[in-house]
This record gives sequence, C-alpha cells and structure tokens, in this order.
Amino acid sequence: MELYNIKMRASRTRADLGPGEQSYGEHISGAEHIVRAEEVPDLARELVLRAQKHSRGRPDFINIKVEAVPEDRCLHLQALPVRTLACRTPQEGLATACQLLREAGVAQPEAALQLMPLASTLRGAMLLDADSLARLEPDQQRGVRATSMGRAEVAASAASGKNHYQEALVLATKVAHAPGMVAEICISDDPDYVTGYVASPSLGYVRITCMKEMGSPHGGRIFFVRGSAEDVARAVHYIEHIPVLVENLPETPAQPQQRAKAAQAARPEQAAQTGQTGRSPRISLAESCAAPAPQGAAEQARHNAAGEHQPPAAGPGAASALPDKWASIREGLARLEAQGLTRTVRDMAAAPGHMVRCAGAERELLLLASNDYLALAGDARVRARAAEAVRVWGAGSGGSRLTTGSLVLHSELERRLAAFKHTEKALLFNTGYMANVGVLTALCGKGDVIFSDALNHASIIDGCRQSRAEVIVYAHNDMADLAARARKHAGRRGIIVSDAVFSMDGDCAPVPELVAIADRYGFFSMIDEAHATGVLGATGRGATEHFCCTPDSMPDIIVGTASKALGAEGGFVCGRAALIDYLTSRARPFIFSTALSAAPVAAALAALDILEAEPERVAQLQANAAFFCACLQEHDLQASTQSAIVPLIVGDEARAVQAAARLQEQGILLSAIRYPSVARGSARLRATVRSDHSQEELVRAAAAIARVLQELP
Ligand code: WAQ
Ligand code: MG
Repeated sequence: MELYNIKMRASRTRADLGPGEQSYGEHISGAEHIVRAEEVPDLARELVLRAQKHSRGRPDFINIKVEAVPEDRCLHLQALPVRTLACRTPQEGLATACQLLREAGVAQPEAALQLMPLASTLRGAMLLDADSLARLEPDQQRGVRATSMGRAEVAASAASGKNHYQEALVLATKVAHAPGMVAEICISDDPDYVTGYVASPSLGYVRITCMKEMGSPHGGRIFFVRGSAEDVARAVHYIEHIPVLVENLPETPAQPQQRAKAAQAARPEQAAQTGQTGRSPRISLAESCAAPAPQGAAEQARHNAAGEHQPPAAGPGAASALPDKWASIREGLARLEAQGLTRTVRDMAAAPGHMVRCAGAERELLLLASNDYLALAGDARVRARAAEAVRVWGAGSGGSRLTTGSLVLHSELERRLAAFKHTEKALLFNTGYMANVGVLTALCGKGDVIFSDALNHASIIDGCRQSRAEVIVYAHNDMADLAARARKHAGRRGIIVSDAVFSMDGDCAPVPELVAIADRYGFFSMIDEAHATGVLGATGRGATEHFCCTPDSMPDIIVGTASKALGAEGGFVCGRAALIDYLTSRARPFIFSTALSAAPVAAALAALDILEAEPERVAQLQANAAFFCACLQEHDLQASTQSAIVPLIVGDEARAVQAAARLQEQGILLSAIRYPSVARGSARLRATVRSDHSQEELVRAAAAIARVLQELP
C-alpha cells in the first residue's frame, strides 16, 4: 500500500517578521494525516478549505506538504482506551484535568496549567519535565509538533470535515507511546470547540467536555516527560519523525461518565491490585521506570516488572473486529530499532580461543569478551574428554535426571563440584540461569521475602519474580542498607541473594558480611559464583576462597556454572545435603529439563582436573586482570576490577556501540553493554581478560581502547 503523510499549516503574516521568517507567523491551524496515495488530492483540498474557513480567521499563508511514507517503517499502535468525563464549567474541567495529571505522575499540575497561555502561542506542544516543569522543547518558539501519524484503517477516509476527537486520539496515542512520556493535556484552540483531554499511558485518553469558555481562541498542548536529556531527545525524535498508524480507533467516543466515578476507576494502584494492568499501552514497564531512577526505582522496576514486553491491550473496538495479532510484534521491533536497542546474534567461525574469527570475516580478532577465562573451552584435553564421552555415552541423554537421563557422569560431576566448593552435596542444572531460578522458586513462595542486590543478574531477578515472594532490592553492595532492611523482616522465611562477582561491573560482593547479616536475622544466604568460579581465590574456588570463608561464614547456597571459567556447560548448586535433596524434588528447572548430554559433563570434569592440577592458570588470569587495568590507567582511563571483568563506562548507548565497532575495525572484539543489561545512560565497554592473553596483547588493546574513546565525538 502506498502511503503519504500530508501536512497542512495555516498562519497569518506577522508584521514584525521578515519574509523568510513567516513560518513563525501567527498560527491559525494545522493538521497531519497519513493516508493512502489515492486519498491525497481530496484531503489536500479539504485541508485547504478547512484553513480558509477556520474560526480563528483568514490565513495569509497555507502550506500543504506531502511526503511518501514507507509502510514497513510505520509503527502500529492500538488506540488508547477512551473515556469521557462530563464537566459543566471550565473550572470543573480544569480541576478534573489537574486531578488526572496528578494521577498520571505530574508533580504540580496547577502550576503547569499556568503555562497554558504561553503554550497557546506555539504551533506545537510545550514539552515540560514532569517534576520540575522545566521547558525542554528544542525550539521554544515552535514547540514540539507531532507529525506523521494516521489511522491504520485508512480506508475510513480522513477527508470528511474535521473530526476533533479522532484526530486528537490518533495524536494522543502516538504521543503516549513516546519513551519517558508521563502525560499530555490538550485544550482546542478552535473557538467553538470546548472539549479537551488528558492522556497518559496509564489513564488512556480521557475526554473532558468543558475545558474553556465557548468562543475562546486560547488552547494549547503540553507534553510531560521524565528522563535524561538523551531520553527526551529520543522522545522528540519519535514524536516528530517516526510514522505511526493507530489501530482500532473507536468511531465515536464513549458516553460521558460521572466525574467522581470515572476518576476512581482511573487510579493506577487500584488497577494494579485487581491485576488490570493490560490497559496500559506501555510496552515495557522496566523501560518506563528505568529513566528517572529516583531512590533505586530503576532497580526495583527491573525486579518487579511483570515482563519486558507487555503487548498493548486491544482498544474498545476489538470486540467487533479482532486486532492484528502481529501488530504488537511489528511495533516492538520498530520501537527497538528507533531506540537503537535491537539485538542480533554474531556467529563465530572458529573454536573459542583468545583469537576469534566472526563468520564471514577474513580477519582474526583479539577476543576481550568471553567468559572462557581460563582458556579451557578449547583446551585439547577438555575437548578429548568431551569427544570420548560422546563416543561412549551418545549425543543426547534421552531423558530428565529423574527419569532415564542421569548418567554416572552427572553424579560424578556433582560429587566433584561439592568437593571443589567444600560443601556436602551439589546438584547440576542445565544452565546457571536455571539454577538461580530453580533455587529461588523452590525455596521461596508467597509470603516469603527475598533481599536482592540492585545489580544482580537477570537470572536472579527472574527467579525473584517467579517465586512470588516479596522482593526487597537493596542498594548495590551496601551492607548497611541490607542490614537495615533485613532487620525489619527478621523471623520471616527468606533469602538474601547476591552475585559474588557482578557481571557488568566486575566488583565483588562482601560475602562474609552478607552471610553474617543473613545469620543474624534468620535468612538463607545465597551467592552466585558464575563469574567467580575459576577466577577468585588462590585455587579458583571462588569468592568463598577469596574471603577465606570458614564453615561458619560459608553461604548456605552457592550457585555456579561450568559454562564460564570451566569452559563447558551446566549450572550447579552446592550446599548442605538437606538443601540439595530438597531441590532435587522441588526445583522445577531441574525436574522438567532433559539432563545435560555427556559431552559438557565430561568436559567439566576434565576442566576440574586441569584446574586442580594447574592452579597457576588462575594466578595468571588474576595477574592479567591487574596488568590490563594498569595499562588502561596509564592512558588515564578509570579502570579497576576485583575479577576478570573490566568495565569502561561510556554513558551514552550509541557512543558505546560506536566505540565497540571502531575497536572491531582495529582487530579487537569486546562488548558494548547497554540497557536493559545495565541502567540507561551507563552504557559501557566491557572487557574480560583471559589467562592466555599475552602482555603484548593487553598493552595493544589498552592503547586501542584509549585512542578510540578519545576520538569519539
Ligand atoms: N503536535 C503538537 N501540538 C499540536 C499539534 C501537533 N500536531 N497540533 C496542535 N497542537 C497544539 C497547538 O498549540 C494548538 O494550539 C493546540 O495544540 C490545540 O490544537 O475527544 O482541536 O488542533 O473531542 O486546536 C480535542 C478533542 C481537540 C477532544 C483538540 O486541538 C475530543 C484540538 P487543536
Ligand atoms: Mg485548532
């Protein structure tokens, strides 16, 4: 289908402006629609007539602009749900609007309304910080103009006289989906149209039947946003440039409701309690909460969000015509694209080593991005044991551990892991992710409490969410904060859980203090040694060795994985026999997964043999990490680590991605880490060192990183 965006703008000459500046002339009216090609001529005529007959007076200047819009670039959004509140006077209408804005999260709606007269002089909308009311429009004479939007059901032509309601609902739906958008208020500037609205992601589109005196030409729009400068720039770009088609637009607005009743129904907390969160058009709760981050709200949101992607609810029109089930997926992809957050896989064309080759590329790259810290994944002895295991045991295990899939190899590895970590028993999971989810969901349920570090790995966050326990997120590595929170809940059943080494920052949790707090208040202590096993401690036993944990100061639950420093695959849990026996019967990811095949299990056994025979590998890794940080510091970069992970904070998402791309051109492969792996605005280059990196390679890498970061705009 051929689509065009058609814009009309009508204004009056202003004597104080030169001929070149008349685009800032007195605004009379404007309109924007995306329509099918064949509708353009009629609509152009209709819009010119509308401008000529506008109740605000005769224009001197009418501009019609028609632009092709590639259909596949259009975001498809479901229309916001619509309600109408009957108000008799402007005073009542404005008070209602303030109440709604406050519910939507605008701090001082009355003060914001004072700015409406100023907003009415703009051709676009005023853009305000939802908290400080600071003006954020890039062009304060023009405002932010929503353009490039239309009805998805474009067959229902727009060329049928101005329909205030439909045009406004299309605009409000687009605007409500802007990143960081908190709310919008709109009063028509048409003297004979007094109905206005407040719209927000949580409230939907709420029409208010009287917002001004009949005959008044004073209207205006204000958009309220929350987020970093960069978020705001992204929101403006989206509002002004990304084409949007709105689906399931109700033809006529809903009947007016009683004001008090409707305002009640609009309360977000009530919706949350009754589980009616589906009406929020936000795709991602985590995303919307991540920007402002007051008092750890971002971390809390990371833990509490029901899921990354909540497809938008169908509009009220859905009962008659089923919505396009693929629309939310197209929309989600286009939105990720617009925000630079699309992810794709990159295939390697060679076995893991400190040099790698990406599929399709000629050149080898120095790898500073793998978790194969001790270079065991490609070790000849590890490979040989895995190959031999496949020869003897076959390619797949053929069943879950509790049916027929448990080989003697699995139990042998569990005994070895328990001995390695100095615990009574161990249980294998297929991945570390499943181990975390398995433990947290088996040990905690409704009524229990989990204390989780703000920077814990996603697998812990997901375990917290799935457990249905109350989740209390404490400040990163802040034991005073943890103790204060734990004290309040002493006596409840629960777990304190932390990464041992934080995967995006490379720092280490204060394990003995954490265990002491857990013991003091009667909670289980749990640490995830994914990035600590094989990395910390003189013999690579992890954080417990690094901190010289005694039986008294050992965490109750130690999670780990064979997929990082051990160069194989498979998560595990180590602890007391009672714990492991309980998990064997209760941990769902363990119970309902096919057992690992023989190859990774044998590989992990071989890796443990090598680790125990060659502890110097661990020493070499630790020396390399320290050496690499020193090299970076020589270039005046802030680099430090307590593990093998060295983060270099860049801040801006796009810059981080650009830096990683330039480094790749220079033969160095490392990761650009962005939201949602880390908080927005804290994007970084994440380098990991290996035991087989030479000093020469690390010197070269540090110099290249310093150069690239310096040269970035
Ligand atoms: N983007 C941003 N701001 C705009 C835009 C736009 N595309 N178009 C208008 N504005 C600003 C501008 O300051 C106008 O003065 C003000 O909004 C009002 O615009 O359900 O007619 O086009 O029945 O006059 C509400 C319908 C109709 C309620 C609102 O607004 C209902 C209306 P108008
Ligand atoms: Mg108007």
